Amino acid sequence: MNAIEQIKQYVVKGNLRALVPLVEEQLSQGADPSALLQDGLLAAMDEIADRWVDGSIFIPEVLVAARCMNASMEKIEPYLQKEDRASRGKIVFGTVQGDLHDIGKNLCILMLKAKSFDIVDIGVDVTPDQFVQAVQTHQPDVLCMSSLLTTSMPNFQTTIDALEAAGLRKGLSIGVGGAPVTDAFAKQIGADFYTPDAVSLARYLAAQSEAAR
Ligand code: B12
Repeated sequence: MNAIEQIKQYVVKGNLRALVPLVEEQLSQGADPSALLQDGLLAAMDEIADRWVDGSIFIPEVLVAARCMNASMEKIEPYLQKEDRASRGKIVFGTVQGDLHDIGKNLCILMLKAKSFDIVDIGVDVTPDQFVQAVQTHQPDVLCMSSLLTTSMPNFQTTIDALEAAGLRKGLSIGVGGAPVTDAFAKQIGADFYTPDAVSLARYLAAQSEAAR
């Protein structure tokens, strides 16, 4: 079994102790961090999702796999090729109220940092008021919100409404995403953009910031 396949298996099995040293070893030996992410970690998460749906694993196993993902992403971050340039802008990023999923948000943040954006990560289960406060405090160019649950998706709208009521909507570009989100949904709730994944998000915002210069 090659190292990437081994990394995938360690995530699926939730073997954090073996996983992190292997990720570190691979990175220090010059392995491609994007390949570790795509073919190791994300492939493992796909398998976890399938196994959860077919009932062969339960929430505790998914939680352990999530811990493996986040710990590995932390190790990969310093190795992702960073552009040698000034900041492209400031982004506040959070998961909406009611939703605790953070792997997708963390992956988006990883890719955005590699594209030289300054990120303020405000975490998960963020209430509309907390989004408003974060925008007031940090004055970002972009606000990104994530939701993986259909039940928490209405909180995109609630948050956008709260920002409007606080007089903070004008001049702020708002992006929404997460597995159940679509372009049509983003338009319907008055968000400015949607992209399906972390790579397309980083590319989209980098292009927007170039166009604004
Ligand atoms: C891991 C996981 C968990 C973990 C989360 C751990 C963690 N730290 O994140 C745990 C075990 C805690 C969990 C709990 C629950 N989960 Co869950 N979970 C998943 C699972 C298996 C994987 C999600 C994931 O990390 N994917 C990998 C990442 C990389 O992908 P992603 O999140 O989609 O993000 C990418 C894009 O969407 C995009 N993106 C994300 N955010 C943003 C933001 C912007 C602005 C943009 C542009 C793009 C973008 O870029 C990302 C990177 O490419 C999914 C299954 C699935 N198919 O998605 C279920 C899933 C999301 N969970 C589900 C459910 C039902 C739950 C629970 C309600 C279960 C329960 N009965 O308790 C709870 C809810 C807890 C809560 N209040 O949030 C359902 C949701 C169904 C629905 N339609 O709402 C799913 C789809 C499983 C299923 N098929 O039933 N879960």
